[in-house]
Amino acid sequence: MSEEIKKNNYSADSIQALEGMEHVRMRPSMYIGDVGVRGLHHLVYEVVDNSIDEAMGGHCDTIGVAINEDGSITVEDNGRGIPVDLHKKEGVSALEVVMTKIGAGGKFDKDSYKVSGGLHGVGVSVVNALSVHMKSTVFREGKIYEQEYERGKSLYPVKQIGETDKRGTRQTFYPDNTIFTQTTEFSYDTLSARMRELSFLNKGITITFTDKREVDEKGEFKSEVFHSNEGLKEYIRYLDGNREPIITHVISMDHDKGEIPVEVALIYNTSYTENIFSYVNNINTHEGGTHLQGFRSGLTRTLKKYADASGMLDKLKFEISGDDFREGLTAIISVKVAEPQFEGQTKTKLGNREVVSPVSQAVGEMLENYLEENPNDARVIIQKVILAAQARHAAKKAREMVQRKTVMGGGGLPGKLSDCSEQDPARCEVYLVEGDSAGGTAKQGRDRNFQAILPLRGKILNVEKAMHHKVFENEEIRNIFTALGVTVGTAEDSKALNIEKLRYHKVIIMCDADVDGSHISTLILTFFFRFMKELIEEGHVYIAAPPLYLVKKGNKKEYAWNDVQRDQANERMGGSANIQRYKGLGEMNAEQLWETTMDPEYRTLRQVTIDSLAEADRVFSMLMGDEVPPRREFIEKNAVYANIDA
Ligand code: 0RA
Repeated sequence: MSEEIKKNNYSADSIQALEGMEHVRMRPSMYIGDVGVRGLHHLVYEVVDNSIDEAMGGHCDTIGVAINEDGSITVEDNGRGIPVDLHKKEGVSALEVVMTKIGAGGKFDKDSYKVSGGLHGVGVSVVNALSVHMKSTVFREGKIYEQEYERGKSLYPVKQIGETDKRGTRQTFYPDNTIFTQTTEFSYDTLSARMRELSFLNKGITITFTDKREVDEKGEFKSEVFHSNEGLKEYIRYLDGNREPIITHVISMDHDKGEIPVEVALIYNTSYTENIFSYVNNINTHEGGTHLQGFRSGLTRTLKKYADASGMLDKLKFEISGDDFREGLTAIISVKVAEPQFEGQTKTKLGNREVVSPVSQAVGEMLENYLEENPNDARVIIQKVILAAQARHAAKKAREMVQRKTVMGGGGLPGKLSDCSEQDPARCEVYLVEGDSAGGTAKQGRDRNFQAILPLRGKILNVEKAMHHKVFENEEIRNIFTALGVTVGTAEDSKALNIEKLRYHKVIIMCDADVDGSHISTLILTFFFRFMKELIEEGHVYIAAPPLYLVKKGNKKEYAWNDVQRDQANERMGGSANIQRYKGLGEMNAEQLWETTMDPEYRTLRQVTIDSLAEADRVFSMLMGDEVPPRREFIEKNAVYANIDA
């Protein structure tokens, strides 16, 4: 090949690479999912993933993550440092290739296959492309190197800026506010929860997380250090900290030798809920997949075999189903797959068939050993399974009652529901309102064309502590089901939801803005979380935000949702305004309720989202469980509303 052609090829390549980076900026959602809050936080995960990879390869043990004073993010590790030598094909440093070429990440290190990335393993160059400014600092072989970028383009070749005895890589980036138009503000809680999760999923690594945007009374930054020696075993204890175990130990295993590294930990508790969290390459696979399938089959097969042999099932008149083995179970499965195939609506369902059998076998072996060595625990588990089977039969009957009533009774809408006239669910809203009196006000204040009102009487059932058939027998809960038009449970799947029948695309919880009100909101949310999770996942659940104050002077009036707004309104009216604090929805008249809380033009609704299912589960079990101190602490910390990332 002549020098001429080679040159042309080279520049053709670099044009393609440029287009790659440009493409990321043109279609960011293709790379990071969305450009909202979630996508913004993905940037951090992407950079941290690279350091986790370095740690998993055994080259580093400490990762620092910081939100800086100016809102940018710094991720630093004590690994080998990204190589800075000339990349022969590209004609620039390896660092520059990693930072500015799409899909270049990690490819030149054949020893370690990239497993931590998986879903968002798109490469740090994507973060670079979506940042107004980024700086890489590499500490390697005694020297410090640096390179900076603007919207993915390098500002100068890698330069040496000093000497050091440190090793590692430091990345600092400022997200581009022309891409992340909604917000570029990082959430402490979201990042902290993810760092905690990562430390459980990758035992032995220390992750420090610091928020430098504010200092506390002592003049110190908010900071946490996450480190787990026991990994998933500790994760289970963390998740189930507010539940009562029925067996003595967390059952766990860690097979990291085989083709497919598998880690599993589980415990049984006194609750009636099944909580299985599954991960592939550190990514929470919300939709499950083949690893979950393997786990379930291993669990059912092994427990069934043990139960059959024990003779404890001899007097049982009906079959035990797979569900029965998972009542009161909290489990985590984490697998590492070299080339994961993600399927499903949110691309969080593992498709690789080859994963089923190794997971099933590993789980079987682990359980067999435990049951053998802990016969008392084994008996307790089987007894729980039998109770679950009996309760399932009772629940099925109760559920069929609800469904029969829905189908009969002329459409079967609950008498307390004031329905709207619009028929298209996409345009309809239903307000679930605390108490009959506030329900009455809402009914007067609403726009009856598209807003329906369902008053709920006082405290609704705490589903966290109730057996399933009690839940379906509860009148308020049956009213919610029938009003929404949704039923739960089919012959194949007792938890399946026919969400396509949903009669209102906005389900709005409206409670008093006080402690009782937030308790009731939490009860309702717990119910949705446990029995209609898809409703939350698909963004149908909202919390209304009634104002806390009415500020009035002469014929001027303003509403305020917090103390700052109250004081500002007062000032605007020249001070000494009359300030009324709303103690509940009941103190507002229909017009005020409409103006502040129901009028789509003016109201603020907070959409309920689930960032991390595991964390949401832990918070719900804590808020609704028996232990009072952690609940009080949480409610105090989250003063105005004890909301779940709403
Ligand atoms: C490939 C090769 C080498 C280091 C890395 C990747 C590396 C990448 C990242 C990303 C964040 N932190 C990192 N640390 C290291 C170097 C191989 C060698 O030195 O032999």
